[in-house]
Amino acid sequence: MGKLKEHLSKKIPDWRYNYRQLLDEKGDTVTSTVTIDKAYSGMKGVKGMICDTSSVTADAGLHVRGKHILDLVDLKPEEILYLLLIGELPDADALLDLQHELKERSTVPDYVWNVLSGMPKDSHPMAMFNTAILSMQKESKFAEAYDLVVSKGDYWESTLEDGLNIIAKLPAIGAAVYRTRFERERLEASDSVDWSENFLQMMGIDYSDDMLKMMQLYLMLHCDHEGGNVSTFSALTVNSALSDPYYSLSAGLNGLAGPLHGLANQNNLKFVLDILDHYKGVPSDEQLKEFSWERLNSGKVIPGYGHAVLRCPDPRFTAFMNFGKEHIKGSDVFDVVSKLFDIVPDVLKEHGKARNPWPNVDAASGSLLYHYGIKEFQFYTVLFSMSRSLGIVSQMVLARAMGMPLTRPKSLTYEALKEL
Ligand code: HAX
Repeated sequence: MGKLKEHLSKKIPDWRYNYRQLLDEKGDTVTSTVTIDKAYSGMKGVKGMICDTSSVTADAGLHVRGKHILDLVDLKPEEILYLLLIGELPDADALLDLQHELKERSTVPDYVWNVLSGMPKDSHPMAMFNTAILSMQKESKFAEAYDLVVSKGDYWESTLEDGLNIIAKLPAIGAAVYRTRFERERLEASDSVDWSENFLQMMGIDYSDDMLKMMQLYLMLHCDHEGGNVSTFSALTVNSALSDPYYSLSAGLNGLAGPLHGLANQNNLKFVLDILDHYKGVPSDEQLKEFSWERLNSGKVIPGYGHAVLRCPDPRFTAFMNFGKEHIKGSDVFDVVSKLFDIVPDVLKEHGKARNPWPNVDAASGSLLYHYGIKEFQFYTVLFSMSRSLGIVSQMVLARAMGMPLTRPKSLTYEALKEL
């Protein structure tokens, strides 16, 4: 048994006890009032689910297990996975143990490569990535355990097994999607036990220490954003039917492929490139304002701005900007991204629709990838997906450990609402 699982199995009994006690003592306490208005607005603000891995506050953004994301930016994705699952950071031994465990689980079945190469050449990289995950469903240890009538209290173990097996393979799958989709030969696994470095090597990119740091930052920053975002919520709902992690993660990541969610990072970079193309270089503030208004007036959103929960600049955006200011000089793309931060919030305020005029994580991430040579922006949401898988898997493991039941909110018809 790996140190992560050993540590987790020691924690679970206490968490179960606390959860039962809370239900006994405070089960009737009201968390939210649901109005017709909320029923028609995507249930925003309805506090009807549990997430212990992370929380998001409107004025400060993401906290992973109570720690603010800006205090975690030097961590590797593997450390974040440990933190998400256990609530504590790994020591050096536990980190190395986890890295080796992932390495041991990283071989991707050959049929996945056939599935990828058999897809149409112009498939979206997200369709390829999610299909690759789904195609491995027959490997599920959870589905196998369920058929053997394993006790409900043990479901978390095979969920963790599947989760680690999937996470371990994501660098190879992500890199293969990149190379297959953009017409390069797939590369075999590298020797590195570092999840991010392994990925860069299989991407076939000549990387510097700075680029490795950027990739580690990218793959940790998108890890989790509490439970109600579209990708996580979808994955958890599917998983609550005891569909295994392959089905559930793939389902959730299909939601991440939407332009109001993770696809905003590719759309933001395209927006920036369109600006540079239109003005043949970095435009003036006035021109940027004009370009933003033209986009709004054409009925489109400004990708990378606004948020359903946040009411401040996203600290994940701040983390990317801090990295960019330190490491990137002379990049028109990064300059436009910085300038947009000065211009767009005021434009959105004047426009008067968006409740949050500030940038989210997707307003800066693409400019860093572009600077380091990953210019195929259709690929960016795959990177987001690799990172978000850490949080989704963690949340599924905890949901099974706590024996969370089937998710099944009640819907009402228009007629029924009118009668209320
Ligand atoms: N540009 C233009 N209009 C915007 C806007 C933006 N960036 N953000 C919000 N609005 C508009 C909405 O479209 C909505 O208009 P309608 O009333 O005409 O429908 C109105 O403002 C109210 O929306 P809201 O309540 O402020 O925002 P929501 O909670 O409904 O939606 C979104 C939040 C993130 C989806 C929204 O701000 C948006 O579309 N942003 C642009 C796309 C984007 O950056 N998505 C990524 C978000 C972060 C994330 O999940 N990453 O994966």
